[in-house]
Amino acid sequence: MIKLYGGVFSRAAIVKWYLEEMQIPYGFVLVDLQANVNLQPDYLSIHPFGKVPAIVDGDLVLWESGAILIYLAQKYDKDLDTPEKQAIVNQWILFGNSTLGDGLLSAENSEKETPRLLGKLDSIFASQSYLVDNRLTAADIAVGAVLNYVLMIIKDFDYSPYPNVSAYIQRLRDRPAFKASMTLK
Ligand SMILES: N[C@@H](CCC(=O)N[C@@H](CS)C(=O)NCC(=O)O)C(=O)O
Repeated sequence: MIKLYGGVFSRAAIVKWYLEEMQIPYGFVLVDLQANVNLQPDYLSIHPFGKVPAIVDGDLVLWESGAILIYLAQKYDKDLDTPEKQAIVNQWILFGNSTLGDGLLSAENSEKETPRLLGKLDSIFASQSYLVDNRLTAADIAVGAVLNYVLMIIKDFDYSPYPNVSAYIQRLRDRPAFKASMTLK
């Protein structure tokens, strides 16, 4: 069974959300970041930089939330049955973990990047409920997690100019797997 290593309120929640969505059996190993357990030799043998999340799946040890999502999607999403379909999902995962997160949260760039990024996402969600194939994929986990995370970091962040993005976030929040992984309680 997959072991997921994570901390309280950490990016491990993103991986947990996908595991729950896909109903993949897993065990959660809580790494106490406050007590620096992530910097102890036992954990550094799993993640050399002492970060969470990481997973162990048989002989595979893997870290970086985006790499883990890509791996899980490749292994468990049976509809991603061509390299091209997988590549499109990967593209969105990398977009979420880099371009989108950096753009919305960067002190220097967010003013310029926010309308550019959210404006385009808003027009995409005007005609579709999810990013790829109109069904939830790992792409939505990565992008949705960032959109949700922004609200946790910037409490008064205003999504109201982007009603389709707001509706998308709500659609994701209504999912039982989201509630089981991404909420603070
Ligand atoms: N890009 C990495 C970020 C990993 C990361 O920074 N994790 C934080 C928790 S959200 C962490 O481990 N912090 C503890 C530390 O840096 O000591 C990913 O998405 O997996």
